[in-house]
Amino acid sequence: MKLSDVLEALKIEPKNMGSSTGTLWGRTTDQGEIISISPITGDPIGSVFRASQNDYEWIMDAVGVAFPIWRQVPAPRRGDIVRQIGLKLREHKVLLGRLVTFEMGKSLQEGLGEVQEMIDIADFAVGLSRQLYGFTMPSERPDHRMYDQYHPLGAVGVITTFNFPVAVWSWNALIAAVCGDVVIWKPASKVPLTAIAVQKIMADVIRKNDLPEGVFNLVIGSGAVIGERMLEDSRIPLISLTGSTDVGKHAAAKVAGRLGKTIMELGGNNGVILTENANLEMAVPAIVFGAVGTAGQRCTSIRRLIVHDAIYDRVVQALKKAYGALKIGDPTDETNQVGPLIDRGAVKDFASALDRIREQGGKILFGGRILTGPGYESGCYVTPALVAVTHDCPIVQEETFAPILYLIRYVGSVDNAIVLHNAVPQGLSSAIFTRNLSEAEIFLSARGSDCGIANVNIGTSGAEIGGAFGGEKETGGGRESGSDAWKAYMRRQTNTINYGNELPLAQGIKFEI
Ligand code: UN1
Repeated sequence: MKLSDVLEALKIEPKNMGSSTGTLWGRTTDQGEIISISPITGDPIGSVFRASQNDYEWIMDAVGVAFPIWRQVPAPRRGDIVRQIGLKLREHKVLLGRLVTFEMGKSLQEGLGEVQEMIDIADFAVGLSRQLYGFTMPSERPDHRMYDQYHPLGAVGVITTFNFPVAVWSWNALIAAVCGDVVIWKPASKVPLTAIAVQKIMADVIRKNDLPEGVFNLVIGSGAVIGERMLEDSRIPLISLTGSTDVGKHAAAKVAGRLGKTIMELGGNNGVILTENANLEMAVPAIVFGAVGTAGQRCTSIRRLIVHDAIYDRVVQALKKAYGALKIGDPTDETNQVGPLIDRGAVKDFASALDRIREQGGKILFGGRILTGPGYESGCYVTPALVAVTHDCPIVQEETFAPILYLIRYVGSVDNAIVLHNAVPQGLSSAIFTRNLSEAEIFLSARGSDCGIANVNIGTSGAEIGGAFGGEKETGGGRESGSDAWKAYMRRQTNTINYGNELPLAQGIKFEI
């Protein structure tokens, strides 16, 4: 299927408006355009007029009207709306998955997988819409009842990045929607067309169900104008942001300045421990997928491999062999396993990280080249790199958003590997490969991995939507997607009801008048 057919079927114009309240689109054309460039070919595939301050205010007016209506819709009925969105996403899975691949450059399988995550979280949210449970608890006073309950919070600002251009929105927006919130989505300016496609797919559901405009909003504009405005806008009680640690620190401080809430999903620097008891037949493919899948551009990509000295040489040989066989090229060709980086800026970061690795005494064992020639004209294709380093190289502390895998040797017990594993500022995802129960349990125990996600005998990426997604330390502490992450999207209220005829005070206090 050609790109032009995909764009037409998804109603993407050559020039698109950058803001929408449900089905109505903003009109601003004087703020400049964002050109969407496919990293596959380096060619432009469409453009978007940036939203203005006026567009933003127009959206916030629609939000102000929509929220009081939406919060009154019973939660299971809100779930039914999300169910319909899930059905629409099923119908459009192939088209949207292809657009993700064209615009972002991940493989077709991964583009489809990303839309599948949207469908899965929609299903999860439908069930959740009947399970927004609070607790009841016994009161210390006679004839009193106590319980807590969760109410809709308000408007949720969802700021997403380029690497999962649609799924991250869905983890936030579809959960927020069943919680009774309305959503303002600011997508990354490198991938605006996929966001517009999602908005148009949902618009049908909004129209058919006579919903107010302003339940699901989109605003594509500059970070300095629109992004900053969202952070300081007290009409948005919760900001959920996925991005780099630097961006997150700035955003968290700004939202905290108005005592707003945040869900921060920031950088990862994910490590895998390979003990001498690892099954390498399982570990090697898992590591290769985790390190080079999505060209190393997942927050959950494997960046550090901490390998027991006894198996280090075997692991290096096996990885070199696997890396040597990787097919790199156009991700719409399903025989290719590694597609392009998002743009030439990312390629520059990849190259300069490799320079710094060399300066710091690291050794490039494989790859690290920028590819040129037929099929690589966009300048965004690289050969994934395998690098031998010691853990004290300063660059190991940083997340480089590219396919660079650090191989780090450890000796002795799993505790030594865990010390190295935890000695970075980030704490998103982690894994251990071992057949030894005690090693696995130590890794999952209080003295084990300090990450939000810790796995045994699988890689660090490809988290399922049913779990809470997020991490500790400089990853930001937020949780989104499954489990009880929904609670962050609601306001909690504790209620005490006196159904008797006396007025006993708590703590046994007597107060006579
Ligand atoms: C991200 O990279 O921001 O774990 C999210 C995974 C995906 C989500 C990654 N389900 O790979």
